[in-house]
Amino acid sequence: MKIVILTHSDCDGICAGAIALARFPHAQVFFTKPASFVRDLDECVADKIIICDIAFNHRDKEELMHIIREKPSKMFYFDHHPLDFKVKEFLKERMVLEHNLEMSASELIYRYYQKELPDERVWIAIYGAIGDYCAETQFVKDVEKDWDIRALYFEVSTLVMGIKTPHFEHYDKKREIVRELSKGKNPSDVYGLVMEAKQAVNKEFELYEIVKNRAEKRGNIGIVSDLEGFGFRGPAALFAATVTNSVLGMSIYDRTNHLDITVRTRNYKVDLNLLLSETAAAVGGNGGGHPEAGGARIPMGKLDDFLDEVNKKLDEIKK
Ligand SMILES: [Mn+2]
Repeated sequence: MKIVILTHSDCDGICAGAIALARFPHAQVFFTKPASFVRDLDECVADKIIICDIAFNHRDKEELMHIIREKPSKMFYFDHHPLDFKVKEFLKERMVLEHNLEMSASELIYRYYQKELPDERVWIAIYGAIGDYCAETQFVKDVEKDWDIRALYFEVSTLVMGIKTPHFEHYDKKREIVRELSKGKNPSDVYGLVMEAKQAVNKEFELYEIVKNRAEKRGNIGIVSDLEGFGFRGPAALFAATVTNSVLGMSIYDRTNHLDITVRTRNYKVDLNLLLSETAAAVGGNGGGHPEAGGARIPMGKLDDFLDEVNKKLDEIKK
């Protein structure tokens, strides 16, 4: 039987993929992302397809449903990104769907296959959960009591930071991590990953210094524009908020025909997914993500309008 695992290439996706591979060691692992998910799924030929940690663009939903209708493969979908009601109902009828906004994809898939896996594989679920800021669930809290939490955090940091460097950017290198984790190894066992993580940490502290010098405050928002390199957008956005003492931080990149904006908040009462989907749409762009980490694509020339919209909403929330 041919089994394909289709997963996201961030920490949670790698861990969810590793749990799937631990359960089905002969499966093939491929990485995908929201922008190419529909095409990648379409090209996927297998008896069983396990999809982990992938959101899809809402404008692709009709095409996605069409592809799923035509596909003879048995499908499993483990995800925690917002899903519209109609699509969720459709997916439920045609595949095994484990969807929950409250927990990481790694936790969802681990709990699904738990009985068929060695007990120690729960570490991978914990790494994915912490890596995706989803460690507040009862399940994670319970598991954390069973292990030395400091050692687990060392491993998470090794994975989260290590995959930020160009050396581990390539999908083949990430596949190697998935394979090692699935066999019961830890991130720090992956050759070179600890060293790369250290490099990434150094770069992040350098980034903080740069953001400190360049960030500007616009109302409730700290912004930093066109930083060199594209890999540290989340921390850049967060530091922009920190150094300007703002609720929200944005890291803005000029992508020729639109602006690509990464957003983080220091106030967890703000739901970035909701805020960004509304404000981006108001200026003809699109946005969203998770409650505490999001992004937006805005047409050129609309930045001031967008910042005004976001500031207006933040003022309302503050009241
Ligand atoms: Mn995730």
